[in-house]
Parts: sequence; structure tokens; C-alpha cells
Amino acid sequence: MRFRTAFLGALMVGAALVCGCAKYPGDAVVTRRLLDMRMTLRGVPDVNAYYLFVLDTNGRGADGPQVIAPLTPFLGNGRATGAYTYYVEYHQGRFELFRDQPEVQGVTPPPREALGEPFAFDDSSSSGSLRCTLDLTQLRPVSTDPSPTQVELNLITVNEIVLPGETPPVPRQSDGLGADGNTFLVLRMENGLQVNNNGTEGAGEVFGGRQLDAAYDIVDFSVAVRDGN
Ligand SMILES: [Ca+2]
Repeated sequence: MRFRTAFLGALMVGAALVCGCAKYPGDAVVTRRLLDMRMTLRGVPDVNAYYLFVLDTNGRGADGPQVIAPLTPFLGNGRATGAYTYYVEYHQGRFELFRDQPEVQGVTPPPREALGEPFAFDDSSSSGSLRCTLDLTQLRPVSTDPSPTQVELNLITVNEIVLPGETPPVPRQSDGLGADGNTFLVLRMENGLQVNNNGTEGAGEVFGGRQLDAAYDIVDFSVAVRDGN
């Protein structure tokens, strides 16, 4: 127990040094940098669909998370493609963070790793908005690594996970940011960053020759980075 306390204390001091955190009155040390994410749908979420906050922490703004094209023969893990390292998945009323990577044809990937719940989350299903917050320390492969200073982010919906060789009983539907779903955001993890839609994401896109149903159509989003405790 003594070791655990000492370790946590060291972790808090280390975090304060790394992020140059301020102190509020009462000497409450700000120890966390938080990433708030919201996606808003045209309709109410489908409880059986997959709503993904997909993050790439490889530090390269040139690549990032993308949707899987509707007619590609290789569907990978059925969720997303491009480059990514983590996602928060909202499915059947539950938010869960996973470490994962896109699949490459012909390569057997390691299984995704469940990392538990995000730091905070809010399922305002009746309003069509899903919100979650990550503590950036949740995005470290090992606890001694620094938190990422840049994240490439896309918000992706998938009505049904279809794996290679499977035939979907209903048409696949998927949305992401931008007209083609592949306009991922490149975000510096600096306190005070705020990104709103500003016309990036619209409504009623066509995916695979069919207009998206309201439950899978992202129409608005916001992202913010802030210090918290
Ligand atoms: Ca849309």
C-alpha cells in the first residue's frame, strides 16, 4: 500500500512537470489533460450499431482514421481503416476504450485490447448526441510513456460489423467526418483547444449508393482539450 501511494504521488508530480500545470486557489494541482469529444446524429442512435471515436497517436498528421469504403472486398475488422491506435466504442449502451489497429489483408493482427471505460461519458441518446472524455494518460502503451501531444481523430459510425467472407443481412452504412468520411482532424493536445464543425460534416450523405439512415448520419461534432483534476 505504501508503495502504491508513493507511486501515485510520483505520477502526480511527474504529470504536473510535464504539462506545466497551474495551481488553482487552495493549491489543487491540475493533474490531468482531458480530451472531450461529441458526435451528434441526425436521429436517435441504433443500440446495436457501433459509434466510434477513433484516435491515431502515431504523431504523423499525414495519416489518420478513415471509414471503410462500402464496396471494398477486404473489410478488415469492419470498423475503420487508415491509421489508428485507439478508439472509444459506444455499442449497446456502453462506452469502452480499446487499443487496436487497422487490419492489413493477409496479416493476422493481434486481438484488440479492452482498456475499460473512458474518463467520462454521457449517452444523451434522446438528443442524438454521444459524448465522452479521455484522460490523455489513457492513451499510453505503458504508464511510463509520455501522453500524446498530437492526436488524429475521426468520428465513425458503422451500422453492422461485417467481416471478410460474411454477407451482411442489411446494407452496410457508415459515416465519418467530411464529404467522403475521411477528413480526420489533426489536433494538438494543448489546453484550451476547441474545434467545432464549421461546415466540415454535413447531413444526408450517400454511402454505397444509399442515403444514410438518420441513426448513422453524423451531422455535428465538437472537440475540446482542457486541464482538469
Ligand atoms: Ca453526415
